[in-house]
Amino acid sequence: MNGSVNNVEKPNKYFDKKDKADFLYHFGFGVDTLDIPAVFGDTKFVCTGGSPGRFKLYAEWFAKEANIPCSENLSRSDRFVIYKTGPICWINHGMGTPSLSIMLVESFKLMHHAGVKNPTFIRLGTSGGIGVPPGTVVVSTGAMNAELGDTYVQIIAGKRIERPTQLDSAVREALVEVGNEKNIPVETGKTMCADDFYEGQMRLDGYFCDYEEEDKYAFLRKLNGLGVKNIEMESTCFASFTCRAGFPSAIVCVTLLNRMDGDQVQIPKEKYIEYEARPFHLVTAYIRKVTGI
Ligand code: R2B
Ligand code: URA
Repeated sequence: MNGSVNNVEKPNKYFDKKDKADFLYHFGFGVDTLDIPAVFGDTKFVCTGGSPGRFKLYAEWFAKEANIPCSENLSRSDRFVIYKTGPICWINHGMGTPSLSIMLVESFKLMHHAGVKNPTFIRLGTSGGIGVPPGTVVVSTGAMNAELGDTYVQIIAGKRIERPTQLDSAVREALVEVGNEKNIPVETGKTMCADDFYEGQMRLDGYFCDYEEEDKYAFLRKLNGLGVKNIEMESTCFASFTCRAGFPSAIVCVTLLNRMDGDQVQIPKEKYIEYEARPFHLVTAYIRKVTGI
């Protein structure tokens, strides 16, 4: 079910020709080299986020908590890792929309080849907060691009294409409810997707900086006024691709710092580990609630 999505597109007519054995290049396997329906056919959730190490850990934690086996890394390339724990796939997506877009397209093809009908995609990530304390888990209500529009901008054949960015309201509300039940500090709000970590997020600690400190604060205040609670680097692409495919999706990012207080991500290791685990605890509690695992 995906109540809030209304512009679903069919899969590409060219890739699924009977005579073509599709190869998922960045996953390192294809329909000819792996029995995709046998391995992925029962998938219900695809959990994704930037770091390969974190996603291996999340998969292992989930397997341990739910007392089910964790697969080996199913990826046959060194670009992405793929773990499976029962009906949940854990796939990292790297940093930024170009890397994420590759991972999503190959994941959608993977689900298609596996015969999976309506998987839910959830991004579990990190972000910089705006006006919220570090450690807050932001469940996004929408994704805003670097020009502050609610779209994902793609350049195709030399043309600028803007597509809507939509996330599933039912999944979001259920996640917030679980967060409240579990006493996880959860907020909802818009997420700004920047195209880089430094200038694109108006940091003062990059190598380059041709704006002033007051410009940074004016920008952050402007974002705050538009309802933005956090900044990361993948939300527009994630929200656009999942809604084009018709898959329910949610974005759950912990804030590592309050950008109103600084730019450097420099928090004690134990705090970092605690914060990074929060999206995992929230999302897995939700998944276990809806699947009964
Ligand atoms: C959040 O953290 C990463 C940058 O440090 C990026 O992938 C993102 O969206
Ligand atoms: N990830 C980002 O993209 N920005 C931050 O400030 C922290 C994490």
